[in-house]
Amino acid sequence: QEYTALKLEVKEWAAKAQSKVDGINGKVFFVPATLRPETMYGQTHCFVGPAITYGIYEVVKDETYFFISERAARNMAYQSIFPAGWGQYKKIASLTGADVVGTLVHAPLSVFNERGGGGIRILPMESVKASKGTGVVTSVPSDSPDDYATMMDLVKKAEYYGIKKEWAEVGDLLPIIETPSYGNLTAKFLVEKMKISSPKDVKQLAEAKDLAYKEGFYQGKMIYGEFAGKSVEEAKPLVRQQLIDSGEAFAYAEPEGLVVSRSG
Ligand code: ZZB
Repeated sequence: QEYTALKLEVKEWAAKAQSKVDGINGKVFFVPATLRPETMYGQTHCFVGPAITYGIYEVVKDETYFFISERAARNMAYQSIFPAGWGQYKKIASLTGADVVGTLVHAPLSVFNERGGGGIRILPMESVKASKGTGVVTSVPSDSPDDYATMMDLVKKAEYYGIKKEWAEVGDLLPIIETPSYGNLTAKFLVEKMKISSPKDVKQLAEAKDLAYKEGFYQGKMIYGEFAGKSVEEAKPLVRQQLIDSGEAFAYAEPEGLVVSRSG
């Protein structure tokens, strides 16, 4: 699986995380892995698994650090992503997802940074898998049914999740991609049409995701951003390359076999 790993710079740590990051000089980035770089304009949140243990790993001392799962750090160490030697990586802090909920990060290309006072919030998502990607997931509720269902649940049960309601509530979603069957907010359309009422409706969400991927890729047309007017198929590699060229993203490959053997 070839992902685009995106760099979301921390602007303000959540109170619970502060004591654990006190000694760090330089920039820390949350690094979600995505298959949909062309949707990055619509990132509203970034999700972590509250019970997952993450690390902050050194990329360049006193300059750059990544917040990712241990498993992702190990994989990255074999892809020349850390300048240290082959297979080498250095963890400088250990935190749970719950520790970082509420942290404000700047998401490349997202229009929601402005609405959120310079960034988007890190929020909890129960279905984040530690065994996939980086364990960090960027949320695009306009185009990802899982993200839409999770966001609605976070708004509805903010107190239960221990978050501020206004962190989850972001106002009108941004239409990015138009498709003939599902309009310009594919995820919202599918979640409502399939009567998905909770992030726990996993079977229906898997089906909705499948439909959203296929329709978006084969029929989708960009209606926002620099590549508006182009098909999703054309725009996807262009947005990806733009993010890589600007230093806001990098390629991250996941060895398929390892994903299967380490999950569960
Ligand atoms: C932004 C995005 C926008 C995504 C979208 C999807 C969609 P897949 O589809 O199962 O092969 N993801 C990444 N890592 C994890 C994880 N550890 N746990 C749970 N979810 C994860 O996996 C790739 C997608 O699953 C990624 O692409 C990420 O969400 C999520 F509009 O990033 B995506 C129709 C989907 N649309």
